[in-house]
Amino acid sequence: MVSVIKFALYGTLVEVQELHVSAASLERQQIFTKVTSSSLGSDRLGQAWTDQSLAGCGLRCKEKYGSRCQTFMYNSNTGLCTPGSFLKSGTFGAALAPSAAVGDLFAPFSCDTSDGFTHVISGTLAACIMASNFSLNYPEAHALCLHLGAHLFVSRSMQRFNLLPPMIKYVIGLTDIAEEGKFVWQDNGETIIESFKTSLFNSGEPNDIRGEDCVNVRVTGSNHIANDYPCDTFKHRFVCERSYIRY
Ligand SMILES: [Ca+2]
Ligand SMILES: [Ca+2]
Repeated sequence: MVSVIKFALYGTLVEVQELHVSAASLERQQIFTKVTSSSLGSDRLGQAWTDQSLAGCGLRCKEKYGSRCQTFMYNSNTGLCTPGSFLKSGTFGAALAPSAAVGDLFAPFSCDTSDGFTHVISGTLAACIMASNFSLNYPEAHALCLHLGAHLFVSRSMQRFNLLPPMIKYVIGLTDIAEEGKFVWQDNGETIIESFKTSLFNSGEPNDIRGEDCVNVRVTGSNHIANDYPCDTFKHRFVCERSYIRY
């Protein structure tokens, strides 16, 4: 069953389709798979509960949290089910990490396209993204991606920007809001590598000339050019990205 949810976000009407799936179809589609990497985790969305099956845990996580449920932990011995947000790499603080108590971490093995996201491939790279056709300022775009269980697109290589539609300027998940001059990726808070920062930004950028803490990138074939700009006053198109595991 597909229902359309409309909500107003900072005055912009956003339409989101949410797919309601049965436990049986979850089993059939094998929507979630076990994450075996020890360097991946996710933030906890809320209280754990007890569930009879892995599929039931995934289903109730989707029921309770909609698109925000992107991962979950399931302990097959105790039935403990803990809802989680999108996958992150690095260190997690209060994140879900596989353990004897909470069980294994599960995440989507493919792109859930029920609410406007698309599976995109470029060479050996793949991602689950939603590229907007309208513009928002940074706080609005950031909030909308989070609402959809996603984050603003991040790319630690020039090649990965080729996953985005070309010749369009997008705001990405990279800011120096917390500390001037220190640009960090929004998916895990890592600081951008200096050599990549140098090649990504246009010459003379980032310059913070008008109090500029957000970053847009114009995707232009092999030469993607970034600029820092004022987060609140400028509006750009944006790309939300969700957890995606590729076999
Ligand atoms: Ca700045
Ligand atoms: Ca600038």
